Amino acid sequence: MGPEPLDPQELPLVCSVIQSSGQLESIYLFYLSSVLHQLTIPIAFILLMQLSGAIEVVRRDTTMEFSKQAHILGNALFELLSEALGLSAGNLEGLDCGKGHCILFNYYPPCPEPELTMGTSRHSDPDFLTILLQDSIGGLQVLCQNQWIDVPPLPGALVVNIGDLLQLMSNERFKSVEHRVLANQKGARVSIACFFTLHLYPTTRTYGPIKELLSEVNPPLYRQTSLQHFIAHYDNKGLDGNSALTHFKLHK
Ligand SMILES: O=C(O)CCC(=O)C(=O)O
Repeated sequence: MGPEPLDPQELPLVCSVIQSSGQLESIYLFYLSSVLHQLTIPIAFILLMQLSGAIEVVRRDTTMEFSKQAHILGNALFELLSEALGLSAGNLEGLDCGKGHCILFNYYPPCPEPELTMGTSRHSDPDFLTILLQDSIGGLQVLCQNQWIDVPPLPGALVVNIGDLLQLMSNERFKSVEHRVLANQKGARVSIACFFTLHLYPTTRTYGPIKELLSEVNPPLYRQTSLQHFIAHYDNKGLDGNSALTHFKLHK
C-alpha cells in the first residue's frame, strides 16, 4: 500500500524538479502538492534514474519532509530579512515571498575532463531566496568582488542565497549572489536547491521596489514586473553570464 495522500492544505505550494547535469540528459519533473498522491510519472522517472545508477532513490516522504522544513526555515528567514530592511517582521511574508517553493535535485556525474566544462554556469537565481543543501564533494563557488570564492561543504550546513527578486524588491539593499558549480573528476555530486518563488502558480501579484524603502534620495531602481514576465525573460536570456535584472532597471 502506498503512503496516505497528502492534504494540500497542510503543505506549502511546492513542486519538485530533478535535474541531471553534465553528460546525462536533463530531466525535469514538476508536480504540485495537491496532486502528489497521483504521482506516477515522476516516481517512474526517479526509479529510472535509480536503475540507471544515476541517482539513489529520493523518497517522496523524505522530499516532503525536507520541503516542509525548508518552508519553515524560509519563512523565518523572510522575517529576519524584513527586519533587516527596517520593515515589520511580516512584510516579506505578506508579499507572498514564502508562499511557494520549488525543489530542484541537481546531479553532477564525475567528469573526465573538468577543465573543459562547467557543472552549472554562472548565474543568480530568479527567485526571492534559495536554500541549498550540498553533499561533501564541493565545487560551488560565489562571485565576490570579481573573484570566484569556494563555498566548501560543511556537514549539517545549508547555503542561503538571495535571489534576483529580493534584489529588485529591496531596491538593491540586498544583492542576489552570482554562483556557479565546477565540474569535477572526484565523483558524482548531488545538491538540493529549494527556490522560494511563485512563478509556477497562478498569481496576479506584481513585484517592484517596496514602497516603504523608497524616498527622494532612494528612488526606485527597477520597474514593476509580474513573476511570469520576469521568469520568461530569464529563461529566454539563458545562463549567458548577464543578470536578468538589467532588463528591469529603470535607468540603464
Ligand atoms: O549545485 C549547486 O550547488 C548549485 C545549483 C544551482 O546553482 C542551481 O540549482 O541554481
